[in-house]
Amino acid sequence: MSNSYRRAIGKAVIGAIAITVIAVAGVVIYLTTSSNTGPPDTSVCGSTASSASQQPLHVSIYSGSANSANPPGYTPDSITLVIGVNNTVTWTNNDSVHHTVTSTSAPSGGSFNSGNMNGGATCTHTFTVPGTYQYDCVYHSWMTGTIVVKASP
Ligand SMILES: [Cu+2]
Repeated sequence: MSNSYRRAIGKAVIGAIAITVIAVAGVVIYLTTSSNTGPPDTSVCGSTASSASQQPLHVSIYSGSANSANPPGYTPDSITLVIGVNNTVTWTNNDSVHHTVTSTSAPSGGSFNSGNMNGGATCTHTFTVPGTYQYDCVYHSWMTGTIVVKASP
């Protein structure tokens, strides 16, 4: 076998290894970005963090809410809050697919958005602007909720 032939084989082997490494890396990236099985991510739905002095109200994104036969996707889907009393809400995605909590109608300065919530993720928001809020899931238009925020008594 000539030296140049050996070098050609060596380059081919290195090329094959490089392609394999790139392919494996691609699969790993795909799995880590598309999977629902990772640890839940916790996000804040907007600019105001949760208040430590209150127990948050809980709203569940229930299993099956991604199916249009199962509206409204959030339970309870309608809640009333009072600023300074119970104005912190935590949503938990108890479904196995991605959802969001995104305001579609809010008083000025009150809009909020969870961003993508994987299965198991929670999102906590403290409401500081009185008014009536409507929200939905950006992926599933039949998922809707209403929040009425009343001023501090
Ligand atoms: Cu959804």
